[in-house]
Amino acid sequence: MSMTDVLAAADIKNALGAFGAPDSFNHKKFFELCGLKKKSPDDVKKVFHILDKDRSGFIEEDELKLLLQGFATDGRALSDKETKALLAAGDKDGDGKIGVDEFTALVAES
Ligand SMILES: [Ca+2]
Repeated sequence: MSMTDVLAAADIKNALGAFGAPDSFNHKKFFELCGLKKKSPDDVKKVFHILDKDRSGFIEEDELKLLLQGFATDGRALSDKETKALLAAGDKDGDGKIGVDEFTALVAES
């Protein structure tokens, strides 16, 4: 399973290009631009499992930092500030990581 099995490569490229500047990342716009917001819950779960690189069942802070590289290998790493903001937006139960339900809610809210 790779990201382009779920999302169009052109949409991913467009979404990554929109947030090339440091500290410009906005997850709501990103999930919309890359096409994920329009996808079914099953597809959003597939994307979650791609981003959960160590298959722990959660997206931890180190995986969040490299979220964009999960979409395309040339994606930039998020800054610490962007990573913390994204974690705060998604981590509803405050355990410091994002579970599959939290991720699908984060995408749906965007
Ligand atoms: Ca993980």
